[in-house]
Amino acid sequence: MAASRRPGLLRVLWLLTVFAAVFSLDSGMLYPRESSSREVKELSGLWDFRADKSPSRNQGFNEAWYKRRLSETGPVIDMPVPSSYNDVTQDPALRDFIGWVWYEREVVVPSRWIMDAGTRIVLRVGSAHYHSVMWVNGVQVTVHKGGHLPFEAEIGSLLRADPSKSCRITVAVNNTLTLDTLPPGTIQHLNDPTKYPNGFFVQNVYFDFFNYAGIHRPVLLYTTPKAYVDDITVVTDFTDNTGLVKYQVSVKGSSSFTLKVTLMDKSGHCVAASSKPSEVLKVVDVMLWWPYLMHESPAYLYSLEVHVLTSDMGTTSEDVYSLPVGIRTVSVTSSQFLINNKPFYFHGVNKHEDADIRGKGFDWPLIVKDFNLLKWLGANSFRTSHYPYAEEILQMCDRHGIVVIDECPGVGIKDIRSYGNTSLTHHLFVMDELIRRDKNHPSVVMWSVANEPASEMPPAEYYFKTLIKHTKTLDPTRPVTYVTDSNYARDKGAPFVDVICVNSYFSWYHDAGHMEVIPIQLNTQFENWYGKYHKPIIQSEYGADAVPGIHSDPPMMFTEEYQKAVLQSYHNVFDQKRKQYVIGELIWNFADFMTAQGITRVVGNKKGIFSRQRQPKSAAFILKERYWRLANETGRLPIWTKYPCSL
Ligand code: BDP
Repeated sequence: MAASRRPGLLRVLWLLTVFAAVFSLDSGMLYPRESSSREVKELSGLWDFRADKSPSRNQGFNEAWYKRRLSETGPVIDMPVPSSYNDVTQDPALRDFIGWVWYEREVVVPSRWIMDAGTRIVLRVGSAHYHSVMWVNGVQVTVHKGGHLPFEAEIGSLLRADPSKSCRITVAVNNTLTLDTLPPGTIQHLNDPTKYPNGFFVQNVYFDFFNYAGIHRPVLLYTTPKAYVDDITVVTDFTDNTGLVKYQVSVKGSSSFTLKVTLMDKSGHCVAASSKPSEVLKVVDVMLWWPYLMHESPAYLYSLEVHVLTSDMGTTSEDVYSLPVGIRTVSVTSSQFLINNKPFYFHGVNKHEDADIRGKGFDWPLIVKDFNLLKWLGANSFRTSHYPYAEEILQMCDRHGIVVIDECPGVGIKDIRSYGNTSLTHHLFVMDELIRRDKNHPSVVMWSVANEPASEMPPAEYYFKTLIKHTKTLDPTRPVTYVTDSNYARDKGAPFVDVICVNSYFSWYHDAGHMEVIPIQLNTQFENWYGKYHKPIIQSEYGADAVPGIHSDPPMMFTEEYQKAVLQSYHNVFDQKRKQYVIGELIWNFADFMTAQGITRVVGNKKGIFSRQRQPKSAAFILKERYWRLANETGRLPIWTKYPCSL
């Protein structure tokens, strides 16, 4: 982990060995970017939609709805993509629907794409929840399991087989969760006719957010030449003021090609170049990537421009891909988290991808608003609780210097049957997919493999040992954690993590209403975990529900005053422990969010410091004051913060 403390030559040698690990995946998943050789066509907008409400939920497959227009199979409605489908209609059955839903859209593909057989045409879905099957003109092109990561299929040859046809894309998506999915869930059929209607069943889940479903992120068509940059892996380091950028480029579609790799600075000047597929580039007078509020000019990004040139029977073709690169190191000691060898204190939030109407659907205005709020708050970090967020969000983090703990969807692993081999194999695969997608983001400083699993169960030891070892083999440059709410003495995974992330809700789920327990219980929590494991600790969740606009003094649960007072009690303890081994505090939660209905939730979880509509509760001001104070103490503020009107 302590890569940046190795002497110069050793660092270069170490860099040469990292990321030699072999993924079980055989291709890259570079974010589709336009370039002089690549075009991108967005398929966002209205799609035809039909939920398969048949008792078996299998009518669509039995009748092969993908073979003709969806509107010819039965009634369809307009459905925006990207969006969850749950909250856009007035139909309660669709809000709570479990099973297959069908999306369809006919697309005009530019004829030059079709006519040029040397153009690869790729259909890509940013994410769809949970299990997806995709067809083009009735031919199945891919299947994907997992709700928060992209999948794609090359469809050029299919379109060229009959250029007279338009391109009809059908996607069937099923949100059913089982013991082996991530997150896990179970379907329960309730057959007592004196209590339940015929065919009644429910989806049980062990996590606290609404199981929104549908096509959540943009669907794109993009092109590349036949010989193309399939993947790039970048690992960075520095010594004195020389930056080291180890890259590895994988090219597909040709075995004889010429490469040109240049690293450009922000003003477009080349600072290093090579023609090898793998190399360590040296950058003199390096501008490091620093987190927001840790440096006057945070988030410096270089650009790695990769050109692949091929020539085939007299015709030359070129593929160009530009990858933003932030040069920084991450390391962990027994009591500190170091970025560029300087102690970093996480003062941030936990989030959800969640908003009115669109649910978990990708939405630029919401994303930009959230980043403005994070900066207003003085937050320098967040955890992607409890699943990988959209790639565009991580790109924003890279550009703004917001540090990310990147969590996989391993939330709610509570049933012992979810510790079997099938679950573990799937979990390992999801880590492959996550690291393949996010490995090059400088903002991502740690992987979280799970949230609050039943880590006291005996099989958890083998499960987490294997999972964490695998994650470290895939990426030896970042620490690995999982987030626990378990008792320190019984937690089976803690010996394998680099950082202890612990959630607690003193005076809320235990000793309700008694804030006087917080200092004692929080102090004991920290001492116990540190005493046993000698690893740095992040308070990865803490908080209290507050229904916006409800007040009481003295404070009572669910009022804004209670939420504020709970936070302040925690902060007093953090202020003692952060001088020792506590390396961060992440509030639960940034904003109110929707959950399943239940007696502890008043139209969702209200632990946000902002409402679901992103308006501040009283607690937001407490946190803002604190985070800016912490930033002043521990970091160096960017110049523009002296002029608050530019916030
Ligand atoms: C934590 C969970 C989080 C919940 C939170 C709560 O990690 O997903 O939303 O509790 O109950 O234990 O508010």
